[in-house]
Amino acid sequence: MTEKTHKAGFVNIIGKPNVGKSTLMNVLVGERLSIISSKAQTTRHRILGLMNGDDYQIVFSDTPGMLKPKYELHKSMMSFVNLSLEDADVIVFVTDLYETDNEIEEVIEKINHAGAPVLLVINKIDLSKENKLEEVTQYWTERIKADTVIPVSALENFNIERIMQEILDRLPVHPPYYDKEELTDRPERFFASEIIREKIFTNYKKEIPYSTEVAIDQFTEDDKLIRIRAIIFVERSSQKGIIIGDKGKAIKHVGIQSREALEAFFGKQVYLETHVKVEDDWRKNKNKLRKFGYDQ
Ligand code: GDP
Ligand code: K
Ligand code: MG
Repeated sequence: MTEKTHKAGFVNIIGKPNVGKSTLMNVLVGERLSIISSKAQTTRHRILGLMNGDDYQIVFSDTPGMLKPKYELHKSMMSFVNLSLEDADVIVFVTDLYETDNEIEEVIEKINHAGAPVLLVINKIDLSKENKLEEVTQYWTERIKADTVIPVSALENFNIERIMQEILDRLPVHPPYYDKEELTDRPERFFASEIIREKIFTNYKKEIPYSTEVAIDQFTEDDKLIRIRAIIFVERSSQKGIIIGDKGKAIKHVGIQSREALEAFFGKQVYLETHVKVEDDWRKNKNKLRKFGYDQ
């Protein structure tokens, strides 16, 4: 490899909630960096995942789903999406067989004017019925100015190499942006809080996951063990009761699942302590959002 032929660039994954953006980023990067749930708006931040080859570095970013902002947290989430349109070398627009462009016409306008080549990825084709893919392809190609259309299944790892090839074909010649040993730009604490947040998304119903934020109060590591103390913030005391559950059963369950996932992620034994606290209406308050790391 010489510096003159090394390719590097920002590849930004965007699309509506729940189409499989985070699942796709994880299979592309080969690591479980981004949390996944069947609920919309699981991803709140922009998360970078690096894919390093001898002569290339792809900087993927997974983004929150595109939506019309309804409260301050949403505004912050959408600013991550807009930012990711500005610095993209390649845009991967993900949709599935069922989504339409309702509510996101403005963002689609921005994508079409962003200047970066757009790969239109149609995900979840494992669920495809006859003619559905054809119909969906036509629908989206009329709306998005795409370079190419790639039907995939992120869940079943189908046609993922094709995305890789299309990206590499369009990646600019550039030195690496990040250390080539790195996998992500995020600190370990961030992943610890995200993993716990994922378990909250998969264990609780309705408003609870959306009202919850996780902060890591302590993260210490020695040869054998990582000690993590997590504070689970909710918006009201009634929600605190639901998180804890009858005789503490619910929080215990989340704790066990989180610890197992943390151990798998860090490849080390984890001791996890969780506390639940009320932070009134944190989603609507700019200062509180800043405290939780939503600075945009
Ligand atoms: P995001 O909101 O766009 O980041 O979507 P997620 O990655 O969180 O996935 C949303 C849901 O779709 C989860 O339940 C995933 O397991 C599911 N999913 C993702 N990709 C596929 C796929 O290729 N096929 C099927 N059947 N489900 C998928
Ligand atoms: K989701
Ligand atoms: Mg996501």
